[in-house]
Amino acid sequence: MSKTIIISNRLPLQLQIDNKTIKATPSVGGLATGMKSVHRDSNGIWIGWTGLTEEEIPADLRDEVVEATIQEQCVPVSLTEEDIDGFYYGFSNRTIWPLFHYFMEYTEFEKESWQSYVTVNQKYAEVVLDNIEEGDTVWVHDYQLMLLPALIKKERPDVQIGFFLHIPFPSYEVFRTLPWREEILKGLLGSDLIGFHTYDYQRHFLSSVSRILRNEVSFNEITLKDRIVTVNSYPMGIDYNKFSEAAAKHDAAKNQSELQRRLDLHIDSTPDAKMILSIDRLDYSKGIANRIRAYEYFLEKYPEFKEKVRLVMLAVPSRSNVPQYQLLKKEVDELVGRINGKFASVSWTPIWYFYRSMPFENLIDLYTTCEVALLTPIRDGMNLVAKEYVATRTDKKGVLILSEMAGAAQEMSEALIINPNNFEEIADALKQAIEMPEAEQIKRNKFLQKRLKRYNVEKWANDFMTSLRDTAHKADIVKAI
Ligand code: GDG
Repeated sequence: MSKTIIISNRLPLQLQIDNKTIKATPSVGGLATGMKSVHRDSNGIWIGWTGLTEEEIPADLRDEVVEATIQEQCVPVSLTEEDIDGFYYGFSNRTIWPLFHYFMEYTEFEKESWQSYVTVNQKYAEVVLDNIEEGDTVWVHDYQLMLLPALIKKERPDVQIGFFLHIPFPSYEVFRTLPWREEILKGLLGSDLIGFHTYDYQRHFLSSVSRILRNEVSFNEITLKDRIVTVNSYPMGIDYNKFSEAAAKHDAAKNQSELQRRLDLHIDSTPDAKMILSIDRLDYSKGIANRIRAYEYFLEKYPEFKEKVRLVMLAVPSRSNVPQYQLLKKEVDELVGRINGKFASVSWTPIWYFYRSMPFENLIDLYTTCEVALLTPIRDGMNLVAKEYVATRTDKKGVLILSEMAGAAQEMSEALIINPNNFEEIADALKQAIEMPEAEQIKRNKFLQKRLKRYNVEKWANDFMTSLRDTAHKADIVKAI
């Protein structure tokens, strides 16, 4: 029986070494949820890294790791500390991530980390090839594994391969600076179908292929010597019902969350102040430092809102081994301290800042308690937080302010769309959001919710898989001609 093989850098599970035994619990992230139906159907498997390096797993527990992952229909790729340093913290997060998000000044071109990227992609390929059977379909995810499609295709030309990039694909002028640009493009072209969040990323990719590799490129097809590669956009959705149902339940139960406890205790005695929410991984692409500065500008431009608003900012620790992330943490800490010092009164703190990750229930609490969401990435492939915020507004009240640089902005035109570098625009959008009549909030959210509910994460995964199967038919027709 043919199956679907999903491959991503990390497996959708958490491994814990507990009392000399291994415990695997499934993780509940967006990708894991979206792929659930693809993964469970047709006895599919998921290949990826467990999150524990070879050095971290005691020799006598190695078989247990494999067994525990197999129980979740997963197959582990074994990586060393050196692999993670070079491939993950190195090439993936110091070269590709900044370059693809247009942070040229942060981009490092290191031969050693490139070599590690090649080695680790080969390690993934070995595990995939060991597990492929005739008729299987392969879906590779994201920027850490861009060489993998070609490595698989070379050995198994009979297998249909899909690739989805979760981050932006940059314009040709930026992409061309990469010393290994040809290798990356050729790696991706091992796929039969390549998917992006937006049409713009698709266009940038096609332009790079045509100018760097000189292949014949049309609107959404690339002609190779012996095959055609289809390229298309599939904007990723969320598990809409999970978020809206959790919000509805949360309202009913009136859970005592950290946020509400703090309000009830009158630690901050302006409980009626409007809450402005921001949630992101602490990443320079998310525009967190700019957002705080824009908020400062807003309080200066419209001082009548002092004590009437509060910025609730959740920054989730991320890639803290990479120096740029350490610098950003320092910058954000200082900015929050400076602005709170500058504007706070005895009864009001302008920014509530949490540097940690929170359990799902607390996330729902933040989403449902805050009247405004302010998301200002400098660049963002999609931004699922924007979609999740809207999904949790069960009474349809609440205003989303969203950067035009997020892929999500293309589907969410009813939000207040801003340029994250324009403080004037952000300050005015904040005023407009806080003063927006309820009827208008409801009208905007109604449209947004309808769209998000219809194009949810399951639909996204199924659309991609359907297109991937269609490429097999196309290949048969080309062969017949
Ligand atoms: C990449 C691309 C693209 C956040 N904090 C907590 C928490 N989260 C969850 C959110 C959301 C997810 O993490 C973040 O997703 P984003 O899309 O906003 O951002 P990235 O992590 O950068 O994801 C991005 C995405 O891939 C999908 O293709 O949209 O552009 O960069 O689901 O809810 N969850 C919990 N606690 C937290 O503290 N439980």
